[in-house]
Amino acid sequence: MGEVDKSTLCLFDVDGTLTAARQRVTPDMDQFLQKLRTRVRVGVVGGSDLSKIKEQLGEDVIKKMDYVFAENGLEAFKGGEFLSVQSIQAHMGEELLQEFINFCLNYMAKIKLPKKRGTFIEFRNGMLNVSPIGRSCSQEERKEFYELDQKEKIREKFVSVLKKEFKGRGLTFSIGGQISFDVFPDGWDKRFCLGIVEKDTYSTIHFFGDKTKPGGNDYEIYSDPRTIGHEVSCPEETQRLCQQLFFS
Ligand code: M1P
Repeated sequence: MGEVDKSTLCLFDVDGTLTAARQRVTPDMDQFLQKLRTRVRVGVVGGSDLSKIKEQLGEDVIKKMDYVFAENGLEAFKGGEFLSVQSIQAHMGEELLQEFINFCLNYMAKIKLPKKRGTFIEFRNGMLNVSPIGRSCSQEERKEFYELDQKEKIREKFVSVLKKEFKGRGLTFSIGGQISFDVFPDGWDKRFCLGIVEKDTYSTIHFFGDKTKPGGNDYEIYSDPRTIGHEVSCPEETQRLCQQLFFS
């Protein structure tokens, strides 16, 4: 078995790249990631918050990866230890935050959907997650919304209204998953984690993600000159690609 290349880091998006959307990692992928750690350093960078990343990759994910970047790296862990956390309210200020939340609630109150559930805005450390159907919907309802959204572009339309309304106010919008979109200060996309790993002077950083097109939440880090970006369409492809790159 070869030695660990400590100058190479592989960063992985979670949903659609290591797992199916919002699902648990398969035992096979879980094992593969540990095997990969015998070759290179491995980190995950998810748009979701830490509790969701733990649900998907396991309670012990922080201990099992070299880096865990939740909320794009706004909450960061390295070598099993807590590193740093950002606060969106401190950054945005209460005035803008409330103006934004009120606008979203008002907009959502006016749209009619086949189903609406609860938790329309989830307040996270470094971002707001806005969901027209509500985050407490069931898996079935999630699927139904996603299919409708693909046809009717509910999230795209919502985001374009917000972009106009809050132009020049320092906010970025990103459609990453199936039922919601993320909102965060400019620059707090997945590239945020690159600023953290910069201190560890890697010579090569690979990034693997599925939402790599403009508007997707992997786009910025995928196209950043500091990374070698890889677009994948499912976890199986991620595994195949890593097998080729690091084990042949
Ligand atoms: O990781 C991608 C996205 O996953 C979830 O999206 P959804 O619930 O809409 O499928 C959210 O956690 C979102 O913040 C995240 O970007």
